[in-house]
Amino acid sequence: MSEYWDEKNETMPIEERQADQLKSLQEILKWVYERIPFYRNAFDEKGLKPEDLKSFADLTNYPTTDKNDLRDNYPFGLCAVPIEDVIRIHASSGTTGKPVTGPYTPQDLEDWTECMARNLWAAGLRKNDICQNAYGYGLFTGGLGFHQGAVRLGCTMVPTSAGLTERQLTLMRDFGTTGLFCTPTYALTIAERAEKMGLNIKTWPLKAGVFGAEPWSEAMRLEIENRMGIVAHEAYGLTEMGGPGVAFTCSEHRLHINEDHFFPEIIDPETGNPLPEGKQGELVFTALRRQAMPLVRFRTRDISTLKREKCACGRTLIVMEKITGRFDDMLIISGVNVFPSQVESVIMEFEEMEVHYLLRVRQKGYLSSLAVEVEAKEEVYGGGQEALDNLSEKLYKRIQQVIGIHVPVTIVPYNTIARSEGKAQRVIDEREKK
Ligand code: DLL
Repeated sequence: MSEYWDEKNETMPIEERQADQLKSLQEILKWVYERIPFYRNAFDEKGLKPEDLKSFADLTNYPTTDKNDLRDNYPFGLCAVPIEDVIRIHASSGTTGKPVTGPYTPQDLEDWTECMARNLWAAGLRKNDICQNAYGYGLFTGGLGFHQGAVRLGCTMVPTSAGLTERQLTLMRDFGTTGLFCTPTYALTIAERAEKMGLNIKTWPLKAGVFGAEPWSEAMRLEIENRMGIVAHEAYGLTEMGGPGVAFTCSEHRLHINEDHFFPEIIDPETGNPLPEGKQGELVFTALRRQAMPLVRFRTRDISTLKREKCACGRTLIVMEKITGRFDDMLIISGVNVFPSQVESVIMEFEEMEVHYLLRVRQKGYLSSLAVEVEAKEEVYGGGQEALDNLSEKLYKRIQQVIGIHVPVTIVPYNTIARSEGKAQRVIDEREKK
């Protein structure tokens, strides 16, 4: 059996792929120019026609799209087809109030399904696997996106949706689930509950997980693998690009972008200027094949790096580095840029700690300050105040050493911090309240 779901598109020689991408870019610019007034006006303002794109470098002349454009054109202003040609609409709540809409034509759903099939196949899942899908079903793209991909592979689907953790475990054991889909923080919640219930998932048939929808460190991946006895794979995507299926991990744990569907760029988030491969910046995508809502140069706010490198898995699809966070989540503390994922990485260096933590941002005069609350393992917490004081002092020093700022650490009792069933909320911003 092939290692690839779609060998031709996953392993195509780079020159051939780039020729296809250029053609798709030209077609999609024409598609949006002719059908969406927002893009026609934006291109006209810059004196650009779709046919002015002759090379990849020319793409940087075209305007970017961001969340505000989606909000201003809510709900269907950026839709390129009449609504009767749309057969599904997903949405994400967004942070700005109005939801982000994601409409699909039949062809869009077909392409999405294929992208997800690649993801799940690369995770080693096959027709004889029993897949439990604990992403939320509904408007969120995680539920149905994974569902469709697994059905395409012919897997046995168990659509549990998120939550009801004890029932997840009962079904997992009774059905002999081999593949689990959910957010990484929910995977940890499930692992922890199993331990509490005296269930040893490691002895169960579960062998693979496909996790995503929120940033998670490499250390957290290893933690999940250890606690569940599985291989943890990843999915990356966003509602604006149709949901998960934008990038997926291979056997080498490299995140490959489905480049035949999504054209990636990295830009400087401040200036908007393009950055070369290998430099970290903001990920930008142009949807190459979507019909209903193909966004051009959509600014994701996600931080990553693109790498064109030969991967041992044989795929020629470009590699993106694990997302370290979103620019929107970046905190500026005493003039230092801090991402929650950096604090997570330090916490995970300590065996005594759980990966359950909360960052509180407060106002101190004109400056923002940060404090961390983190759970210690149950047996550690029971070890007495002196030991806890020593531990918080060690963690405090390590954060100072690695990140360069003073962050008071409070060790809280086990199970004080709310467990996540979907995307975990790590930061509580208390500044507005002052
Ligand atoms: O989270 C789609 C998805 C569902 C992806 C299931 C993977 C698995 P949204 O709700 O629109 O869509 O949120 C998109 O989530 O811009 C990232 O900031 C973040 N995100 C998604 N996948 C990852 C990942 C879905 N693997 C936003 N690593 C994106 C880090 C991720 N962040």
